[in-house]
Amino acid sequence: MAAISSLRPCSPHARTSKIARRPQFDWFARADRFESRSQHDPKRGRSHGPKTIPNLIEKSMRTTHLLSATVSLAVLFGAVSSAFATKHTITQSGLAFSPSTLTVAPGDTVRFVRTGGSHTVTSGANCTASGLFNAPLNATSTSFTWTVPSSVAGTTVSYYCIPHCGGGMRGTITVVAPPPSPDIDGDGAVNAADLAAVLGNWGGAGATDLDQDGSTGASDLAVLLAAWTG
Ligand SMILES: [Ca+2]
Ligand SMILES: [Ca+2]
Ligand SMILES: [Cu+2]
Repeated sequence: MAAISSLRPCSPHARTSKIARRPQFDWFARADRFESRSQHDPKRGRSHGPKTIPNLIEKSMRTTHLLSATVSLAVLFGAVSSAFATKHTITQSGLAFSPSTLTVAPGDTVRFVRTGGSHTVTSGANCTASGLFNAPLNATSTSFTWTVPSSVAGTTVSYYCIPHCGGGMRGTITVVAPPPSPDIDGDGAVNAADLAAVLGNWGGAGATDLDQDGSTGASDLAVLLAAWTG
């Protein structure tokens, strides 16, 4: 929400009060008086004001505001496109992983955090490595983050700790199937036809329920627009 609030337009009043709160920059105030005198001159409009230091500063401040608004928009769109990637944490607790069972989606991250001792996080069932991941959890490597690849969607990934697997230090991560594609009609483009499908099934379930929350609505529209190809 900070991103939205920073989108408000540049207010000249806010700038003035900001300057007023900095009395050590005396020349600012003097230059402002000079600027306001030039404004009263009908031959010299504000936009054609002299190249005084405050004018140049104001110009660069305007640019900065434009830049921050652009950055805020980019952050906003980035947030929309990554809104469904969840960060999970599994903590090593004694000779166990907690939680030992977890359900994730492709694209999510799972961070394994050590609390003490020397362990590993090794993919595989029955204490046999599968090769998907294998990382130490010890004093020098206290955490390991695994980004769930789409290749394991719809499967259960087992993992264990090499030195303590026999004692039951194991866990499973269930990876759900990927959400429906925003390309609802499967023609390779996300465009007006897919938008029509979403609007035509408003409130309904199925392929248009892109975020799989049970019904087709505004959040699915957001998913569609974020994937828009035209
Ligand atoms: Ca399509
Ligand atoms: Ca939905
Ligand atoms: Cu261990």
